[in-house]
Amino acid sequence: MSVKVMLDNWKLMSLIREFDLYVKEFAKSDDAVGYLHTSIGQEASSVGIIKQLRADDWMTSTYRNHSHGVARGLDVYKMVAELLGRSTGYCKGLGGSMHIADQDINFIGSMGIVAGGIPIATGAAWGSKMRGNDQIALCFFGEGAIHQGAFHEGLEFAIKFEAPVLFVCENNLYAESTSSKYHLLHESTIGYVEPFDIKAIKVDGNDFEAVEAAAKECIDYIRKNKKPAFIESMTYKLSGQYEGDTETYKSAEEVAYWKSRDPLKSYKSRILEIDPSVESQFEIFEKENKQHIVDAFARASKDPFPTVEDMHNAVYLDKGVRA
Ligand SMILES: Cc1ncc(C[n+]2csc(CCOP(=O)(O)OP(=O)(O)O)c2C)c(N)n1
Ligand SMILES: [Mg+2]
Repeated sequence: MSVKVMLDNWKLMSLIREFDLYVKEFAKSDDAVGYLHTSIGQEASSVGIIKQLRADDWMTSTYRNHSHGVARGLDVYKMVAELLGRSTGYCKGLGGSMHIADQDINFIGSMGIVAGGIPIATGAAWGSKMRGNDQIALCFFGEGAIHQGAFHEGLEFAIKFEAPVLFVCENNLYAESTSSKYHLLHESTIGYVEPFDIKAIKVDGNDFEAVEAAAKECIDYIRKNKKPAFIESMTYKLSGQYEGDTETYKSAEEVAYWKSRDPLKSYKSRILEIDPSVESQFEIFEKENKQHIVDAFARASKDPFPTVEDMHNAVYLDKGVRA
């Protein structure tokens, strides 16, 4: 891996971080509408996996979707406009932060419903297989989604009918305020897929290179064998469940431990180990990214809100149906 590519990866992770840091502050303002979920600390998992996709592959995300959207190359300004409920947003301002989607690049949905994206991605993968092409589908979900019927439906269907889908469980140790130690039947979510014939890898989701290697291995396997695979990406959200969460269920020691494993810091150290001469780059990237986000918010906040007419048009195909 060249240092140039590694720096690109870091820059993308930093863009996600700056996006979410801005959102964290913005959430405290009166302009914030709806729930806002950030992924601070989970950036290596998002970028390490999504970067291995091909441009025409499908993917679904969850309500914790800013990281996935930015990593997939969505337009930050249009994401922000959606978050602000403006008509220039990805869903014309009718979906909000949790429902960002871009059909043009096969980012086919972010789901507010836990595990909701799993059968949708499985269907997209199955569709590719029926059409005889080699596109694959990726779906992200949290470890809380493991308990949903939709996870088991999607998984079983993909295994039985050999749908080329990559299931990625981002295990960030909590489902809302409930610890995974308490709610998981197995020590790891891999335990849930072990009884099936499916390739599965557990990876340190804060180690960019480990995530990248696991994703490459699984995606190559899926494309070649036309079969699904499963990754458990072990990570931690340094932010709360949603913005405004008081996070009283986390201990100070636990948070300090995971801060010391911040993926941006460790990947930066790794890059500097290889090439110490690029030290000054990181601050420049951070500054550029911060500005990019500030500009996106400034521009989008001047945009119009959707009208009632826009809402009707999004629901009904023919205006006449409204009568
Ligand atoms: C079907 C359904 N049940 C409950 C909720 C409420 N809810 C929102 S997030 C969440 C926790 C999910 O945790 P996890 O899957 O671990 O993802 P994380 O938020 O940690 O990324 C719950 C229960 C929901 N959105 N959908
Ligand atoms: Mg979780």
